[in-house]
Amino acid sequence: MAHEGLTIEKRGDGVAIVRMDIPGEPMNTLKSDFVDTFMRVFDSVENDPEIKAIVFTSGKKDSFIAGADISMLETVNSAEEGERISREGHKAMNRIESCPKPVVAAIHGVALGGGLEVALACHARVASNSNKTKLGLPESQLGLLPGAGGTQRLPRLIGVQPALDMMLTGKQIEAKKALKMGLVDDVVPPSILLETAAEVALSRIGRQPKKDSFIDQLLDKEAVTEFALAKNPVGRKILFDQARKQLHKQTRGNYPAQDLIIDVVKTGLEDGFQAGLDAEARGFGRLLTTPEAANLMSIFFATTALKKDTGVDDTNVKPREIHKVGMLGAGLMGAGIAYVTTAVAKIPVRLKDRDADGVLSGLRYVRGIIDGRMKRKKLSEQQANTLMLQTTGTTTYAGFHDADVVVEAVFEDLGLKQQMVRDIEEVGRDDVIFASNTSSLPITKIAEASKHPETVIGMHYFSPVHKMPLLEIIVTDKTADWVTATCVDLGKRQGKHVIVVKDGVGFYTSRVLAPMMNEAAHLVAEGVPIEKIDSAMLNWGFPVGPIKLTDEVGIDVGAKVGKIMQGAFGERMQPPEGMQKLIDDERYGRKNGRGFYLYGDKKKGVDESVYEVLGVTAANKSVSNEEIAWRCALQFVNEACRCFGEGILRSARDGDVGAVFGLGFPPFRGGPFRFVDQVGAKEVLGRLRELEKRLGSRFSPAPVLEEIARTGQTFHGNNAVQPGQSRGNSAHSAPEASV
Ligand code: 3H9
Repeated sequence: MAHEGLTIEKRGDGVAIVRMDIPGEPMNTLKSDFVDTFMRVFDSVENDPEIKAIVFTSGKKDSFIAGADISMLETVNSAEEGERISREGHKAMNRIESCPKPVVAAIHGVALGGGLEVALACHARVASNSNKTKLGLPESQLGLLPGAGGTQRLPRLIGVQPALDMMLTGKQIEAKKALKMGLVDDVVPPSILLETAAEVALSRIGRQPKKDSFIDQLLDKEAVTEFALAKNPVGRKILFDQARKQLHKQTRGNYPAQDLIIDVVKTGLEDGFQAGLDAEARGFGRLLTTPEAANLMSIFFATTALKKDTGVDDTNVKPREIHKVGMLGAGLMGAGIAYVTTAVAKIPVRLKDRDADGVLSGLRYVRGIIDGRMKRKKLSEQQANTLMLQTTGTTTYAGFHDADVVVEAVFEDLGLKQQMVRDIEEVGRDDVIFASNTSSLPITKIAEASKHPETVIGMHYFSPVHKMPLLEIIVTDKTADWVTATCVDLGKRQGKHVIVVKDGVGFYTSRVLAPMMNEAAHLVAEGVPIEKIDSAMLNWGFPVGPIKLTDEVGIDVGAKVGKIMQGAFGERMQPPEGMQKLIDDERYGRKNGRGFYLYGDKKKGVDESVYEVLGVTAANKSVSNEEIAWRCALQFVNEACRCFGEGILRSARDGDVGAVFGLGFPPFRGGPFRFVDQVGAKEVLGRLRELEKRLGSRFSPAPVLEEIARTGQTFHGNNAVQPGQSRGNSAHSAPEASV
């Protein structure tokens, strides 16, 4: 029997396998018509006397259900409509739960959002032990809350604290851990998943939770002792107050979904399951129309689209296969790249450094990450040892002759990098790709040393490589498309979101970050207290304040990059006077324990002596938090717009992804281009003009902003402006920066 996307297979033992398999879709999602389908199917299995128990599973090879269809949610434009969708979801889930015959979910692959909510509504859950099986309620990452009963069923099943943790972070839980948490009832190999689920279903005949007494039934379970505790008003207050305090430390009130999740769970505990569902539906509707949800959903679509982007416009160009990667430099970056290449991309690496100590410390770094995963039980000892064998060390070029790609991560010295290009061309294959992990040197300059400049490219990773999700690939005018496509493919296999940008000083990411950090330095020079600047930017949504970040990156490094930027872009990147005094005072930041902040055993906080070094005599209290935030953020956004106008970026989408995943631009603002679209180009332009008048030409608006403010175009959407067409007079010269 078949309904749209759901089939019923009746077996001889009285078990019906209800299989979800939406035709023509890569994954099952819950679409607008899913409720009707679910209702019909469950009516039909309930009324069929031959069916005694039901197993609900997926017909997709490696996924269960990926949640509600986000494209459908994106089109909702009223809170009422959102609330209606959630209430419909409740209807479907209640239908499953109230089925008098046992319903057991057999889960293989992702069960996320509405997908997990379907499983939670079933009477028991069996999961496969595959590493593809992941369970989670990631709605908050989309600016939403679980809207199909998840906020009520999850806390009752696994306890309030772990449920809040899952919902507030959106984390995905592997099967083994899910079993420990009580989220699933059994974990078995995929080959016996259906059979086990069928056995569980048959064993449950006659002991069904009665309709309408869900909470009482669950309260009898050991797993919910904590829930029972949470019924005590004092315990409950502590629990929720703590959760909210913890949350605000991280979100600073910028993520309304997380706040509402806490409210809705609390309502369910205080006023009962149905009141909880009502609050959930209202909250879901409310959140669905917030700008935060729109922006966070846009990030989902941007990253999904990037997964399919080869990095070049010619769709005929395919990436070449990579069997081996050569890595030059075994420092933190080199070793980090070696790790993601072997452990994530599953490609062996030959790791070279100048001397044995260098190689050893690189290998130790890789081992450290692997050991960490072993401790967290993500790898067995044997898997860890096998993985370690995939990175071999050397102090010579032995073993580089058959590398398909060589990535260099040595000192930022142009001569050294050019020498490496020559060395690799000497020892390597004719078509070996030479990729530089430089964060500041023009790739065009490095390529000048090459006999095959079409094989030279930039692969700019972020530190720590195994944690940072972005890879910025830099192409010169000469880089061949197959080289770009091959490196993009490598980056994706390493688990990265990959954007491709044109060569130019600072590429995209370093170029947009520099003026924001420079603006923060201007504010310090004006006497604005350092903690006030950092706090204003944390409140705006950045994960680290710009002054703290300067300390982390290194004040000396910042000064060096600043000089390069100023050389290329002139006045607008000029640092305030006095910054050199910090270097003269040997303040290099966290690395030598002397910077804007105190380090070591000393008390944390700002090192007040820094003001004296800078010649700042009195605190300037006249600059508001709002002005700090606008000044710093606009420097970032305006420079991003220049990159767009000059064609450094291929699209606004790439600019948003690069800013969010590489630089911590607040995800709920969607990236600099979504930000402009949302605030309005006219408003952004107006603010820049006002600041330009007051503070000088570093706030001169990017030509593309003037253009779209005039034409009414946007960066995204149907009336979007195209990249690379608004150089105006702001274009920097070819990447000639001297370093
Ligand atoms: C929710 O559930 C609300 C409920 O609580 C309330 C209901 C009332 N929607 O990423 P991939 C598509 S909110 C639409 O390349 P991967 C994706 O676009 C939802 N499309 O694969 C792509 O399509 P195409 C909560 C979706 O293996 C294809 O599937 N759920 C959805 O790298 C392959 O995707 C989430 O937030 C969706 N929900 O990653 C999960 N999911 O090829 C969102 C997938 O045509 N999804 N697609 O472009 C993900 O995080 C990843 O897609 C996933 C797979 C981890 C599942």
